[in-house]
Amino acid sequence: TDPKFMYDLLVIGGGSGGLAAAKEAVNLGAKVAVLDFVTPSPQGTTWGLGGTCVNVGCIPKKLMHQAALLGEAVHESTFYGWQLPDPQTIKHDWAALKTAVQNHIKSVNWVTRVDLRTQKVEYVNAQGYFKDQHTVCGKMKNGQEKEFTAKNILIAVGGRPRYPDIPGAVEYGITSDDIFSLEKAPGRTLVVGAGYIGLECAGFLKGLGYDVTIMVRSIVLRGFDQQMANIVADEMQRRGVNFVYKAKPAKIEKQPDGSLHVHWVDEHGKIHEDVYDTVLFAIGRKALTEELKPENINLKLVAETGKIDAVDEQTNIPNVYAVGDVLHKKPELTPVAIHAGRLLARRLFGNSTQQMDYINVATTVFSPMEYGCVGLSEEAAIAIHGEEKIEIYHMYYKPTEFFIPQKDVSSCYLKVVAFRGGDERVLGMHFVGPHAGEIIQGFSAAMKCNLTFPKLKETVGIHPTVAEEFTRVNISKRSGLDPKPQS
Ligand code: FAD
Ligand code: NA7
Repeated sequence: TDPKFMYDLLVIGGGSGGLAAAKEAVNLGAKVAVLDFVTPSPQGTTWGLGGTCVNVGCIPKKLMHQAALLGEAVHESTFYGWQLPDPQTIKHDWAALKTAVQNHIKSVNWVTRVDLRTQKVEYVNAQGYFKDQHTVCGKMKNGQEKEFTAKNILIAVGGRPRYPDIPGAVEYGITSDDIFSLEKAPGRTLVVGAGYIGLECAGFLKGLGYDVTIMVRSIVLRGFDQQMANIVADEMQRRGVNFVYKAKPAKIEKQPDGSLHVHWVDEHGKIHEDVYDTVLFAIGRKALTEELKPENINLKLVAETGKIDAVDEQTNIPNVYAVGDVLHKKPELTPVAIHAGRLLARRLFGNSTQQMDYINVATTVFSPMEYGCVGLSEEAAIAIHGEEKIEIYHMYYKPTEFFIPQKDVSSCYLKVVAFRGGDERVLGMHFVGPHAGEIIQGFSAAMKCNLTFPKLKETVGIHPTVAEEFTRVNISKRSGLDPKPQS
């Protein structure tokens, strides 16, 4: 340890990336402190240590998605002989779910804290900002400030949901920061925004029995393969989610009975009005970089987004690094933040030279019918390599377990994007269907090992699974043959 500084590494932000880096650094012998602080949401929601994923992201989202899937399974089970009292009387208890989810989160907060203590990572509940490039001021809840000096500083502050600039949005709207701990059942809900968070929230709310409308400004799931995105949206529509396209909210007013009166504008500029119990904004997230007082160290931010355009996780200040959601144009995913944080710690304290590979990171949209993907979308592959060089293989399939309850198979579709010539390297894999996340994970490992289309075809499937459908795909879009199953 450099005697000039209190720590070898000071981490600002105790979320996925920050904690992973801190623990790895300590394991490599560094002296480390983590500052973590949660500013309450405009609705007053706050939470404990661990960051977005644990408290208001992946974990509560997956649990509520699971609650919705179970509801679906309960109804299907009657087709398999389960005798239910009267399927019509089956109701969901929001408060029970909310409590179960929050209890799990609290237990994770506790384990995280104990883990840091045993690993000798110093944790301080304070909001950090830069004083100079080796000094961070930590502002505690009681307003007191404490200075921390460190040789290296890691910014891992993540982001928070944005609100639109319309009357009533901040006062009456909620975001993903509030939904998972909402005291009262959400009721009739308007979800504004059709990114993955909007679709996932709308999906589980519909699955739990609420009336849900999604207001889409332009397209669904910008950045994802658009054919797959539309399959996901169409499936949600079939399940009863209302989609309003090319529309934006203009004003929200609270009515005497507590309901929310929403004025919204369609693509022709016409104003419409509707009443909801809950309005949830999922219009993107804002990096928490301004609060760091970046001007004090001349830390460069990307003007439009406030994010950090780091090179190999290093900012323009040589001893100041960044990982996770604050990074410009990097996937905003927990495992990405964790991996980058760990590798950075190894480079700083473990003589490693290994860099984070942000390419071909798999991801899944946990919509009612999940969408998992890895690598290039069809449109990105064509834009990069040209239509002539790309072959798109696709097929619809029928999961075995869908037959008995006669579930709709119209969204069970998959696609492989590959080079047309040479070794026919696989560039992208896309899957809509049950357990898409579980299925895509293994294929992403195969792609990491340079999977080619012939190798995929040589792979023997596991029958009867939905994952095996990837080994059966044979029809190219170019051939014009019908990708629907023939049986
Ligand atoms: P965070 O986990 O956000 O941690 C940052 C921490 O720093 C927070 O605790 C914050 O309060 C704190 N902080 C901020 N500023 C300061 C400061 N100045 N001083 C001290 N502390 C500060 N990813 C997936 O991989 N899979 C999913 O299924 C998934 N689902 C998601 C669902 C939702 C609803 C949301 C919102 C996100 C989801 N994500 C998912 C994304 C994932 O949560 C993030 O990519 C991940 O948490 C980013 O980690 P991070 O370390 O960059 O930041
Ligand atoms: P995303 O993926 O950025 O999606 C935001 C969605 O909200 C998207 O459909 C936007 O439409 C829409 N949007 C954005 N601004 C507005 C306003 N002002 N009014 C109405 N609709 C709007 O955000 P998420 O919250 O789903 O995800 C957060 C991050 O996690 C995201 O950045 C991912 O990378 C990971 P658009 O397509 O821009 O017309």
